[in-house]
Amino acid sequence: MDLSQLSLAVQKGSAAKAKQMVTEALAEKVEPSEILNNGLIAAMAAVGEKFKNNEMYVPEMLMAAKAMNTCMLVLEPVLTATGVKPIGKAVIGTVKGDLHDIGKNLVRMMLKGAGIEMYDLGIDVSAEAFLNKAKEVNADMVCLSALLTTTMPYMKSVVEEFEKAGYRDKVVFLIGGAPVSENYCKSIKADYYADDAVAAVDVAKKILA
Ligand code: B1M
Repeated sequence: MDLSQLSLAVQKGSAAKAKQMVTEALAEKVEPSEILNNGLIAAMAAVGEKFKNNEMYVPEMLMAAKAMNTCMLVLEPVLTATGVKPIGKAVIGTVKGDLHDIGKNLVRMMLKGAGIEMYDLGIDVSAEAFLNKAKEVNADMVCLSALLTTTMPYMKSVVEEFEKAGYRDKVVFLIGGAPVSENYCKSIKADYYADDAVAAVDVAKKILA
């Protein structure tokens, strides 16, 4: 399977074609991580580049994202397959003002696959909603995603909301997303930063093991 063709189908927003290609690749025993990295994530990187260069606009970017999410639904059962007993509970969401969910969904799937019970609050999530859900399910970990330099500062508001509520020491904060860094994580007094979904699993296993 030529994964560059899959990448092109996603970039063009051809959801049905891309979905079929993922199904075929899995049937051909192509590694899910290869499908993800060389087909799907590569497509989003190309879309981002084209958007930056004004070769693509928001509606096309949205179509590509929909195609990507359709493909991820096919990959989800493979990525989340786990026979292990849950090792902990985590709440995850993309912070307020931010509508990007592909990376967050990927992190959720991989953490679920690692045996963590996941509660996904979706996109545009307020600090209050994170706190309420963490309390409700007695979460061990709160996972924050942000893709915009303008929404990243809201992560600090979430940590502060937990501090104000006297709940900060009950959870561990794991944060990530393209503009986020280790230094930023330290600066807002979150606990861990992960560069990608695989690193998020490594961190989570270390914390919850
Ligand atoms: Co937007 N967008 N977007 N976008 N978009 C970016 C992020 C951008 C970099 C594009 C660019 O300019 N090159 C740019 C941000 C610039 C900046 O802030 N510096 C941008 C912009 C500007 C915007 C709008 C403002 C555009 C506009 O309206 N003029 C707008 C904002 C809307 C909003 O959120 N309020 C907007 C809108 C959109 C769409 C809705 C059209 C769509 C999102 C649809 C969706 O998600 N359902 C979209 C898309 C698709 C992108 C790009 C092209 C792709 C993002 C993506 O899914 N990547 C993106 C360019 C890019 O990233 N190259 C771009 C693939 C995904 C697997 O990677 O999300 O980085 P990522 O996740 C990774 C890691 O970051 C990490 O692990 C993941 C997996 O490895 N990670 C975590 C993520 N969360 C984590 C959490 C963790 C740990 C790791 O722990 C909890």
